[in-house]
Amino acid sequence: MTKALITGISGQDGSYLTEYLLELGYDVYGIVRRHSVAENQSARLVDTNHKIKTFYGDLTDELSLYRIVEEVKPDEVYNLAAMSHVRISTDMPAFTIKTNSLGVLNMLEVVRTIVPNAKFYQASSSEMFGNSIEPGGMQTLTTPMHPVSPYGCSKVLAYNLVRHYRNGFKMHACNGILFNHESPRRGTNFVTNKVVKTAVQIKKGVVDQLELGNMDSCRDWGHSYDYVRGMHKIINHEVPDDFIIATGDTYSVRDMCDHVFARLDMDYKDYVVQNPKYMRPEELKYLRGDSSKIRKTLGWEPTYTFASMLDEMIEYWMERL
Ligand code: F7E
Repeated sequence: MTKALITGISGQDGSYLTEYLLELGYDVYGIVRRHSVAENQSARLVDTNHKIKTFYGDLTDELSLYRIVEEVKPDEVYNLAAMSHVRISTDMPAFTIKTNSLGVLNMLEVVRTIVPNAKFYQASSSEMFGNSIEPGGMQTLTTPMHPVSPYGCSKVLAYNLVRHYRNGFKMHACNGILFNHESPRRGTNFVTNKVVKTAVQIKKGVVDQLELGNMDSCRDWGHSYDYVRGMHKIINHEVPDDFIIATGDTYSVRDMCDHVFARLDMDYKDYVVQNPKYMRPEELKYLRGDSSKIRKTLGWEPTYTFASMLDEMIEYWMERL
């Protein structure tokens, strides 16, 4: 059986990827960080925990990575662990860079030393582009990377390390440059799940307003379920390479609020207030990804639309709250 090792297995993407790889018959191993509330470590893995093996470890702790990779000897490594919140990366810039850049270097070195023929997937991000936009209004694989956050900077370094290990050491190392991707499992401090959860709380009379930052920024939002399938296609392409995964559609935070509140028979203008606390020192204003390469080369297509993804999230919170 093919053995996959997933860093960040307890996150949104890690949990969807685990389910998908188990369906495909993989042996799945994962690295989790110790959490003071033990239940939070595996909250997204309740249905799969008995079918996988997890280890305590951290990308910044090379010894833990050596021990785990030595024991598992994985065929495929999916590096999904990161400090993934862009605004919080401005509060913790050094931690962000240690984890998201040096952590990737640690993982690449450990894989190169112990299982040099293993395939390596790196969770790269559209945040690497910053405010670069091509004349056609999209970001492509050749769009210059001018990141506007410690998070974006950290991901650019990791992206380049992966390319260097591929070219210099002939490793099967690839980057998936993923645009925003959401689901009911998304952390509620990211804007989609924050808006949906709070709108449902307003509908149910639990709270009376929603505080947001910049409502005019635009994002290309897809669904994590679709994007982890793209990760598996990328890592298993015969030639290690870099791909963008995106829907090609863009909406503003305001459009998203409009959709979510309207579905709940409310007008977002009656409930949303701006709080400077949620503003960023430098905002990334507009993302719309060109994913033509993965569609043509690997036959990837999304199954969710912006509306069906948000509707699933609304249904989840309506049932849960
Ligand atoms: O913000 C605006 C905010 O935090 C989206 C991560 O997965 O995708 C994600 O990064 C937009 C931004 O995601 C609030 O200013 C307004 O313009 O949901 P987000 P993100 O920063 O785009 C990329 C691809 C990644 O790689 C990252 O890991 O929404 N916004 N008001 C707000 N955002 C938040 N979080 N909270 C607000 O109250």
